[in-house]
Amino acid sequence: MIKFVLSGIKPTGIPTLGNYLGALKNFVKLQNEMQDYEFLLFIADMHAITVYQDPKELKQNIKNLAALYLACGLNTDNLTLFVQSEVKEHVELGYIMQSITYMGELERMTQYKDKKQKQAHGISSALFTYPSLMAADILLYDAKYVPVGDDQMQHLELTRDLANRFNNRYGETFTVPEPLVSKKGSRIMDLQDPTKKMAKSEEENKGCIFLLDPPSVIRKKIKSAVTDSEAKIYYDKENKPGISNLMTIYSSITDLSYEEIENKYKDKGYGDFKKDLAEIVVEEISKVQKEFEKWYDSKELKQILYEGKCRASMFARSKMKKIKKLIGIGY
Ligand code: ATP
Ligand code: LTN
Repeated sequence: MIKFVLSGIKPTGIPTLGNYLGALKNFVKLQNEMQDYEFLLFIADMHAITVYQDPKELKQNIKNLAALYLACGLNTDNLTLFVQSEVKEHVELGYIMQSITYMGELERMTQYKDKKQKQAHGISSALFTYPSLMAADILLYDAKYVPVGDDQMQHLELTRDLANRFNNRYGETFTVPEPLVSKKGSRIMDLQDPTKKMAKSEEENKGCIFLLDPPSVIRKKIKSAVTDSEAKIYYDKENKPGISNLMTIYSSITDLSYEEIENKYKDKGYGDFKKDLAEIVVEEISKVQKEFEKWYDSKELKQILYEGKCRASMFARSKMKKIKKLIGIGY
């Protein structure tokens, strides 16, 4: 039996430093540590359209995200990379998952509540049922582990509940998945408002570093990141959210502990710290950007996505057959 680690990212914009540290970089690290697992990673385009996307931009974002996945250094040997909408069983199982999800469960989801608050008009029913589709993405492959940022924990809990509910009603069918959240970097905050998560679909983007930002823009965004007036560098998330967030970014990239960073900058001010951090981030992202240029528009990328779709479909098709039989649908 093949064991799977699975995760997805929505093509709702250019991925951010938050997506990188909370998800992409973690995928690469886990791939090195878990060599007997196959990694199923996908572009969650069906999730993206739960909020309106301009079709041309969406196509572009899908292309960018595909190349960025590989540019981050994933090993293609034990990787299946695919586009969610190209494996139709996701939506099919998504609907079945909706049929066992309670309204109250969906109403409690904070991601839904946040997005609803921001949008005010025309909230789609798919945005509401989004967690059922996410559960389907995971359960379709019996994924054992799901590496995600901190914001997805609630969706993962629901996925576990739905797996157990289905297993109780219809008999042992799904593996109950476990989340894998990186210790650091699982919640990078906005540089202008460190009480809010850095997110790629934010309209106001001065506080958001995108993986395709040029170095000059990255330096500028870090330089103007909001801090406090104490001018002392130490980690205190409650009282110093700005500097603490910058320290998290520093620490996730360099692997230095907060204590080591505090010692290093004991006699220095925010200016020096930010200057060093900017160079660290620029160096890290430049590596990704160089690789991105190689993958984008390459024949290899097209081939990887084609093979990914075929391989994922093969697993999905056979699982769906069993599921339908258990439920009693079809002739
Ligand atoms: P959107 O703005 O469209 O809601 P998003 O930027 O929040 O998108 P997703 O595509 O939903 O990103 O998430 C992809 C992965 O990145 C998920 O595993 C998610 O938990 C993680 N992630 C997203 N934002 C952050 C962040 N600020 N810090 C750490 N991880 C993050
Ligand atoms: N909902 C996730 C993206 C996502 C996902 C998944 C992550 C869709 N399906 C399955 C892990 C596993 C998000 O908003 N970040």
